[in-house]
Amino acid sequence: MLVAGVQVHAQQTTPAKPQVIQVKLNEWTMGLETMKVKGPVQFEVINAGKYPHALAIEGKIGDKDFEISTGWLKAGEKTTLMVNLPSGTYNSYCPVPGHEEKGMKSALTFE
Ligand SMILES: [Cu+2]
Repeated sequence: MLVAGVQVHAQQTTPAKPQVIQVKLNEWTMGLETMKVKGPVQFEVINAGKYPHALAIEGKIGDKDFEISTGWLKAGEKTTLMVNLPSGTYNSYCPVPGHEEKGMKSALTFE
């Protein structure tokens, strides 16, 4: 189920500004410390490594599995990923085969 990018039509005139978090993917790290975030988040993702990498976030919302990912980025490429997730702990990882096992994963907690 995709919930990223869903606009919440609350009765407020100024939507919360997304928190910008820079992610530098590299061999073999997500460049993303285990962290706690709150509200909408805009990940600015750059592949600072030599191999293709991507940022994926997975977890559960209620009893449903959730997953979102950037496309694979070549060396030096960048992209952004916006998410607005309910409170909970999610996993971030690189979906390129073998990379998660090499250490490209990190926990991400939304408060
Ligand atoms: Cu990777």
